[in-house]
Amino acid sequence: MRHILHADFDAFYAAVEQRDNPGLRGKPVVVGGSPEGRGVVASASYEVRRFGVRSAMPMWTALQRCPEVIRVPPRFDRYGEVSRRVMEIFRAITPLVEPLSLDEAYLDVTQSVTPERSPARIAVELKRRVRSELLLTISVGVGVSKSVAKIASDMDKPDGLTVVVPGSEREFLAPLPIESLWGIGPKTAERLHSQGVRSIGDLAAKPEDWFVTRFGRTGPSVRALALGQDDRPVVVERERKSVSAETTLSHDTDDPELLLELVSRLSQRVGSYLERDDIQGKTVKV
Ligand code: DCP
Ligand code: MG
Ligand code: MG
Repeated sequence: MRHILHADFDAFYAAVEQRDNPGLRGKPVVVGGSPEGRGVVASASYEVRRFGVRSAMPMWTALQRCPEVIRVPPRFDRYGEVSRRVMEIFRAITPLVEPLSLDEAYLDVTQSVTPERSPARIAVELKRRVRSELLLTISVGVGVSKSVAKIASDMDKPDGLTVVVPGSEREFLAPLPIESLWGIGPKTAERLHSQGVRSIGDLAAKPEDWFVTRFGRTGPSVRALALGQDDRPVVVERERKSVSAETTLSHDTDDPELLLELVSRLSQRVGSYLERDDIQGKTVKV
């Protein structure tokens, strides 16, 4: 049996800005581009979430929902630096750390567990270290699998700690909405809702062949996740699968000349990344 922690910063970009600028603490802060430039909210402080402001929302919608919102432009270098430091703290607990993004990672702590040091104890230590060394809060989920640990870390945000006791996975998952499961996006969720399947428990109650009919090849793995079964290991080094570049225009356009120019500029950027790392690709997507 494995013991896995999933740790994720609370309101990452916004929290870093609030930490670095005490004037922003306790205030409705969003990090993102300007409303005039069609910016979107990258991160919303918990104070502004009460107004219904969320990540990926257009900045002007955020302004409408909370006129007193304070917008801060992103400082990606700063977030990268904080991310490197938190990963170091994670690696001081266990070498088995798999970062998922700048602000979150899986930790396999199986080897660190002793009768005196339970996985929950390790999670408490981890939260304490991040708080004292970085002055930031993380939420942590503890479970025997990646999928359960990740869902658990989201249950009690901010500054949360949710422990799923081994053997209680099905019980833990049953009341949760199907959208919490990896691989169930908004479209699939809507389709399943119309068939009366809303909770993971509803899903888990379906027979094996139902999954194959609904999901095809991925049916068995969706079923396994719904039943709380997931034996994917924590992978320290992941092979990079793609290289990309992107941009956002200030106005919608279908001008072929402009688009061609853009594709050319972005592909040059991708080309320079490939050259820098001396790697090649075999599939190109626009
Ligand atoms: N991010 C982004 N655009 C999104 C989602 C996220 O730029 N649509 C960036 C900003 C976030 C960071 O990634 O701060 C981490 O993403 P999370 O989903 O973990 O969101 P937060 O950490 O902001 O909030 P939460 O407390 O819900 O984890
Ligand atoms: Mg986060
Ligand atoms: Mg995250």
